Amino acid sequence: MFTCQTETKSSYLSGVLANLKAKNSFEPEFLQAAEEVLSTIEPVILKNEQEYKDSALLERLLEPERIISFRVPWVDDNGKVQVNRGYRVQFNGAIGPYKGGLRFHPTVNQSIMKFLGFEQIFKNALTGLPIGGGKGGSDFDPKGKSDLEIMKFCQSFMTELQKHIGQDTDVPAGDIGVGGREIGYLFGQYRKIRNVYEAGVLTGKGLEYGGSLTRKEATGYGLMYFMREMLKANNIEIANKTVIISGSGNVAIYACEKAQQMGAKVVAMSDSSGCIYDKDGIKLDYIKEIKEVIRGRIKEYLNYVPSSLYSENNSSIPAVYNIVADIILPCATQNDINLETAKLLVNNGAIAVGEGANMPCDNDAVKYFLENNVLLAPGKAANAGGVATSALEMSQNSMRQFWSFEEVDNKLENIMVNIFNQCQNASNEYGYKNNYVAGANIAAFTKVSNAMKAQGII
Ligand code: NDP
Ligand code: 2IT
Repeated sequence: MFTCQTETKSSYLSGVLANLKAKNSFEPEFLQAAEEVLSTIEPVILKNEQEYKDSALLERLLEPERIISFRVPWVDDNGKVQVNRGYRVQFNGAIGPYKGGLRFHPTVNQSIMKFLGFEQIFKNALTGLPIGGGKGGSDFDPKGKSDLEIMKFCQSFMTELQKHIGQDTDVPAGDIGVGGREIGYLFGQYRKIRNVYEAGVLTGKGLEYGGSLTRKEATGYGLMYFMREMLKANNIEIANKTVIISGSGNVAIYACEKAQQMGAKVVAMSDSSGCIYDKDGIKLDYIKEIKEVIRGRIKEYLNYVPSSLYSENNSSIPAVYNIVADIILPCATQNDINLETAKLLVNNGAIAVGEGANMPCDNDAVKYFLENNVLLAPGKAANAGGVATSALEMSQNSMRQFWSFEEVDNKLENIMVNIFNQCQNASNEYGYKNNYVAGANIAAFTKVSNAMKAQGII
């Protein structure tokens, strides 16, 4: 699909893909993520096809080491018993303990958990730190729930999850719907049940009990460090560029903050209901107040800045993408940008897209951007700063140390520069010019597959 060849030359690869589709036909998001990776690593496979085939390396890579699915019962504020479904997908532990976030959102299902866990394997490999790939979550909807309901849900969720995790086994963190508040409740329940102060079992913790400075900012800041490197390699400056951001959660807010620090002008942000447009530039303090403090809707920005405009999402193209900008940062959820939206963005003169979210561009959109010379920073590389800083949090927990904001931020910046260089070098080496999607997949696959080969058939 994104290969330099027009057709698949590896019969092993095409056989694996056909089998994967047949076996996982009810998991469209997982198939999408797997297809994107498989379609770009063919030149690596062709170098040593027989060895990959004989060891069934791809078949093993595509099958999670373990999937745990469990019942999460809890009692709501009206005394009614609610039942949700919880998951943890422990996808690949070849280079370290399983590591990846927890997502609480009503759309969560096994396909979404598997796509996120699969992406996480490669993302974590790119960080250069010793972490394997995993993901978890629940179809629980945190919207409109009281603090007490959130706590009771988190406690019930952890009562089961604690059997399967540990600082050297599997280390969850946040994702959509899981931030500092939820991590606190989850950590408290783990500590109570296990009777151990195992700070490294979760990341994204509060600063008072083992968290790391810069973790909150890390994914958004990291995204902008990656964008700066990618644009610099193509002789483009970020300063004075216009930016639109899809989403207004953790990743979106800190991508906005760093983009503004770099001199860019962010004119729009959104949530699942719609978007606000502020032609003078978003006043981020108001967004933080709305989203981090009162947990409100983005529309409330109008109360703070009456001259701004609000558009409701009411067509197949999310409203935020109607706003003309140079740089597009999808930081909300998967498949936010399809081919129709990609065409609009290209038509509006977009020069670069940075995936703060996981898989926000569908495969047709990715292909269209690449064909139209839009620089595309793939999520598994560009948003790796969050998990990388989680690994730095684990290091501080093991060493019983607490690093300064500057120290963690400098490490994060170096990691992101290094990730960009890996993407660029791999894309050049295999003849994919400016195709950082292929570069990220090849660099990460090479590392993970070498680790798997070394550990035998397991
Ligand atoms: P948050 O829960 O903090 O924010 C999510 C944002 O995305 C909200 O603005 C939310 O709007 C919007 N959103 C969620 N689902 C949808 C949907 N179906 N349609 C439209 N908008 C939606 O999550 P994060 O900021 O942590 O995560 C955002 C993305 O970044 C996700 O793809 C996540 O996997 C990825 N990511 C997160 C990392 C992290 O460290 N947190 C690290 C790397 C990637 P609303 O409130 O209306 O639902
Ligand atoms: O998608 C992701 O990389 C995250 N949600 C962060 C995972 C982590 O372990 O910090």
